[in-house]
Amino acid sequence: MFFEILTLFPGMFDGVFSDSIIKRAIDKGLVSIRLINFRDFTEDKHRTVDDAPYGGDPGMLLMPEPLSKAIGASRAHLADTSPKVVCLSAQGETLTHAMAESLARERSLILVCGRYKGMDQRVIDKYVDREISVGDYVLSGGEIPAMILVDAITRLIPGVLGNRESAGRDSFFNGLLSPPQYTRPEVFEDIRVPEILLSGHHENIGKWQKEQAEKLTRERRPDLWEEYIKKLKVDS
Ligand code: 4F9
Repeated sequence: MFFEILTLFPGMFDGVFSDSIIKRAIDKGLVSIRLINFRDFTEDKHRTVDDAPYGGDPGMLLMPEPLSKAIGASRAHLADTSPKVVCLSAQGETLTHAMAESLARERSLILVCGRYKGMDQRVIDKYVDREISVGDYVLSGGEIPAMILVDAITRLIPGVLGNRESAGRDSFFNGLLSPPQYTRPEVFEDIRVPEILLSGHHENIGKWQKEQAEKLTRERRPDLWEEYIKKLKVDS
């Protein structure tokens, strides 16, 4: 997967991409990440990227020209992989695991990180295929959401995770939250690991874990629970 990330703050990504699973995916040649500062696509002396919005609202907007030029350059760079352009913004559809799965099937993605009050709508209309939000809260820009998206997608690329950390049993893979989990010691601060997990009876353990996952999801995430029930009914 080729990621090209268009941002005013490329330095924010350094630590996130230079450790752990993303670093390993890059080292294995499964993922390639290029950071592009779209300020480099300005042509005035002050390298201006923002301007006041029409309509008189307070705050500043990203002006269209530097962004459209940067997107054009990335598109040309990735031309043989038909890149999708994704903008990270609070106006986007909320990221789900299913969306990450569908994006992981693309060959390349251009991620545009908004700043200030957002970007000129004409850039979105003309060049952006998909607007994605990572949740209903205001952030200072699209950089952290872009890191979240790269992480969620990279984990799903075949060969990135080893068997031991395989994505197959993660939370959400079956639409449920993960059940509670325990490691050694058997007793920690007077609390015992649930007896069933020590039984060695894999079928009963699986049943218990499923019950726990269902209980947790029902109590905590009625939205996920409703989807899960719907899917059970369709499948049966
Ligand atoms: C982007 C919030 C994606 C949530 C970008 C301010 C944002 C955001 N998900 N908020 N700029």
